[in-house]
Amino acid sequence: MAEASPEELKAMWPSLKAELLAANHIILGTHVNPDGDALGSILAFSEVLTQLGKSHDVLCHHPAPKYLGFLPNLDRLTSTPTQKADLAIILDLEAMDRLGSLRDVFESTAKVVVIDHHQPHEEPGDIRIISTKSPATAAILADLWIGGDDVEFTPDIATNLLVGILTDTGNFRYPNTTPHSMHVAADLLEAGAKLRQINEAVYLSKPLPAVKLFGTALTNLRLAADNQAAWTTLRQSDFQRSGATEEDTEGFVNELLAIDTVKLAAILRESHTGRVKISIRSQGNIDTTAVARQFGGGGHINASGAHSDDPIDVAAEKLVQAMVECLESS
Ligand SMILES: [Mn+2]
Repeated sequence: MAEASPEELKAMWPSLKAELLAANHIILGTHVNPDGDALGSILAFSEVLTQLGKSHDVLCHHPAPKYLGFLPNLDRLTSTPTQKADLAIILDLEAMDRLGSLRDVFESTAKVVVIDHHQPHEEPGDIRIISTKSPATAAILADLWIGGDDVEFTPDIATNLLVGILTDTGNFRYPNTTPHSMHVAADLLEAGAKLRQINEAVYLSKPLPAVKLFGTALTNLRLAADNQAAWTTLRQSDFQRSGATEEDTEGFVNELLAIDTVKLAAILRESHTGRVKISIRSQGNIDTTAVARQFGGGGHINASGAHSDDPIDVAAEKLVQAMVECLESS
C-alpha cells in the first residue's frame, strides 16, 4: 500500500486487528530520540493492545524527553523486551537504523507491521500502513480506530494521540495540517483529550537552564545574505555554563527562522566528543537538504540535519557558504 486515504486506513483496521489477536506476544517500537508523535502513538497503541487483552512490550532505545514526562501510560516504556515476540508493530519510523539498539530485536521478529507518515525511505516491514498526507502517525492511528467498535476512546488514548498531532503540526501551523486532521483533533477533544495539560507540559514548562542556553544562542546569532540566513553556535562550554543539555536545544533553530527577514536558519552544537551536530530549517521552497548534503546529511525540504567532524568554527564557515549558495539557487 503506497498511500492510504482516511477511509482506506479505517478499512485496514479489521485485518490488522486479526494480526494482533493472532499474536502471542507483541513488541511496539518507535524511533530513537522519541518526539511527541512517536511516544503518543506508541502509548496509545499500547492501551489499545491492553483493551484487546494482548501481552506486549512498549520499546524505545531512549527514554522520554522531560517535556513529555506527563504522557499517560509512560511508565510502560522500556528499552528491553520481556520475552520473544511473534509480531512487531513499529510506529513513526522510515528506516530501521532509527530503532537504535533495538533494531535486531525488531528485525528478528517473524512479522513486522510499520505504521508511518514519513516519505518512504527503505520501506521496512511485511505489512505497511502508510499515509504521507497524514500530518502525524497519531493521526493515522485515529483514522484506524475512530468510529469503530473495537477501541474504547479513553481520555488517555485521546490525549496521547492529540499530543502526536499537535507536536507534529506545530499546533496546526505547519503546511502538513489538513482539514481532516483538525476534524480528528476535534474528535479527540470530545473523547476527553486534556488540551490544557498538553499545553502546560509541552509549551509552558521550559527548564531554566534551557532558557539561559537560548540566551547564549541569541548572543551568538549571526546573519548573512541580506539577513536571509541566520545561524548560531553552541559550544560545550556554553552547555556547561548554563547547565543545559542537548535535549534542551529542541526548537531553538525554529526561533531563528521566526526572525522576519530570515528564510534559512541553522544551529551548530558541539557534542562532548567534539563532533558538531547541525540542524537546518527553511521557509517555503528553500531546500534545506541542499545544505545538509554538503555534510553528508539529509532530511525534508524544510527541515534537515547533518554532522561534521570539523572544529565548530570551520564547520560554521562551510555551513554559511552552503546556506548562501542554497539561497542564491532558490
Ligand atoms: Mn511523526
